[in-house]
Amino acid sequence: KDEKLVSQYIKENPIFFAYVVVNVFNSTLLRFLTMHTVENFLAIKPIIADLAIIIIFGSFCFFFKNKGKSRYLFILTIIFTAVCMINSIYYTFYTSFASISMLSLTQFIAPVGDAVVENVLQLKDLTYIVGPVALIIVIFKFRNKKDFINNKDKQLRKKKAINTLMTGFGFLFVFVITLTTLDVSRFVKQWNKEYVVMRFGIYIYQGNDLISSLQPKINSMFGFDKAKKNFNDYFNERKEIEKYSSTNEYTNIFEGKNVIVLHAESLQNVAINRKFNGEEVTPTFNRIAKEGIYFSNFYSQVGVGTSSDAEFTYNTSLMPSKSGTAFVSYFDREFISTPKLLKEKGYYTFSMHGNTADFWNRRVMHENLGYDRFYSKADYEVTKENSIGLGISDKDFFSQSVSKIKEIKENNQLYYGLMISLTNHTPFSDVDKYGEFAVDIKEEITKEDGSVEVVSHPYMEETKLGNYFKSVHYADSAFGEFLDTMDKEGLLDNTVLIIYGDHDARLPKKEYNKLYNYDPSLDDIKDEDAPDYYDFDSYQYELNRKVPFMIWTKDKKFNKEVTDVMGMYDVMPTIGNMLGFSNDYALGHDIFSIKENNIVVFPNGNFITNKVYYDSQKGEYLSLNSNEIIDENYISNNSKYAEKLLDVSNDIIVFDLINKTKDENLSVNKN
Ligand code: GP9
Ligand code: MN
Repeated sequence: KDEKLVSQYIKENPIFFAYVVVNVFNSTLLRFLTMHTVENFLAIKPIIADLAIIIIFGSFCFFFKNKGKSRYLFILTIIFTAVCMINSIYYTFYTSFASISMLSLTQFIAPVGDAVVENVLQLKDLTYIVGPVALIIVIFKFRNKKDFINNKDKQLRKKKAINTLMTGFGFLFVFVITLTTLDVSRFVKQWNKEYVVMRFGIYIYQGNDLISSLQPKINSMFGFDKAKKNFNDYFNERKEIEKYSSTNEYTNIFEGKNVIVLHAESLQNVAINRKFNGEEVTPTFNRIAKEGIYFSNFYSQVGVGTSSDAEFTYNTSLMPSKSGTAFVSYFDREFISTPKLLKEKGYYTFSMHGNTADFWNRRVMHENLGYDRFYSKADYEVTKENSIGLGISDKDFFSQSVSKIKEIKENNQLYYGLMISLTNHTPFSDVDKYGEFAVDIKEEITKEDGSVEVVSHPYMEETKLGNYFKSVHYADSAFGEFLDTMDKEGLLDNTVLIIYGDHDARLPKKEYNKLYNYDPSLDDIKDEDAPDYYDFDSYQYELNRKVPFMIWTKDKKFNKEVTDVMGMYDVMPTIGNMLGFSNDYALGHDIFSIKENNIVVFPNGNFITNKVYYDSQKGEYLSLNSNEIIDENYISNNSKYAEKLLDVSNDIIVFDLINKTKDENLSVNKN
């Protein structure tokens, strides 16, 4: 019966039906011609999503009569087809989907513009035109048919419009209830464009892109003057109040040295100097920490932008943006960054990462931040065999990178390179590929007859945190191998090594409870009343999110540990002092000047000093030195400081204040 209804509907509404078919076809064709994965070929969700959008938009055609209706559907089809075609061309060029926000980057249009004429416009990109052509044919064929006569009845048309609209919403409902939390989170974050298109279809992708491209524009439309004033006041006041010495024993110690930076994915301090059955989880990092300068009380300050936020703060000494992410939403703003300042000192700057260049919009942002060259997935040989988790394994990434660095060395006097690792990424489930590393507790039991038996208590085996340690152990050995090859090639001479964990492993609290409160004899967590029970509360969880930061050279052994609290935004001022550059608009401090007075602000308004961890949501704090009495003013002054810092940081990003105040500040400096 349903079938009959459908076929009758088609007979009565051939033009509308053709409109739906043509546009679903085009968007499906786009997906098939771009992403060649089985998952994509079998995907039903994007088709339902496309149907919903096409029907909802199309339903308004019934408010028009005859020609108007056909015209409306045809215009929609032209728009939808244009979306498909532009994305098809864009994909050929960038292996990614187009974003309206990119239009503000003229550099984007230029190469595409030239290339379109030469070789980018391929035959496959023209196939979409078949859609509108087919629609025109249908319109002409049925222009005098029953379909049109019926539509003279206004009431009937209204009813049709509403029914069609409801059908569209029906599809939308079916689509929405099949969404997973991962789908939603990727939809919101947006940079993983392929994923979004594969789940949501091209039309929803582009609509979402349109709305979120407008967001930064809207944010920066109001309040510029106030933001500019706050910005100037803030830095003037800071200069007056903060009288930390601009030089110290580390000033310029690394001038003229090459720099290699490791952005260590999800490397959390909890793994450093930890042993299982006498085996170190991270022998390489432990050695580097011991010989170099190890900042053992260091925090990442990321928001929703995780890896990209870590990179952003590391490079600019600014905090992540309050809405969206700096890398995805504010890639067209100007920032003062470490690579840019080193370029002024004659450095060649590069970055390396084995994942696709568009991940976190790095292709665009690395150029903005001043990296001369970004080596990404396309520059590496990536196969199924050499991949773990998200992509190319760290071991393969590093070993393929060495020859590239060698070449860079041959062509450049001085260089600065950032290497972003990948394997140690959540969910740490590719355990088979990490290599052997036991995270149990082995116990030797001497029996009555004198023989010794080894008993294993599972401890962290088969837990998320246990798998994490195995993964970190792999990452450590990959980096260890890298250092060995680099050394053999002479690439560690006259070179400074900087290592930071980009953020914590993002594992739930109960995992740590097992780590700290495991009783092998029970093979369970200790009783809360047990005398040595460690109350791993939400404060401990936050403190435990520390990541390692270390600086090392082959030539000079520092053997130094810095225990003053430090954040990612302090890196730029600290290494700047060592390498001989400075950024007047850094929000962090050189840790060797500010020392015990430092404060680390988190994007949610929490902060930590050597004395307290403050929770801004609860308005409560934990005193870090048990007997110390904290003055209430200390808390309120510091939380005001934190709020102001977050505001100024966000204003710099949203209102592009570095760029917009450049000329004025130059003239002020001259006076
Ligand atoms: C991917 C990587 C991970 O390229 O840098 O990003 P994350 O998920 O950690 O933000
Ligand atoms: Mn990361």
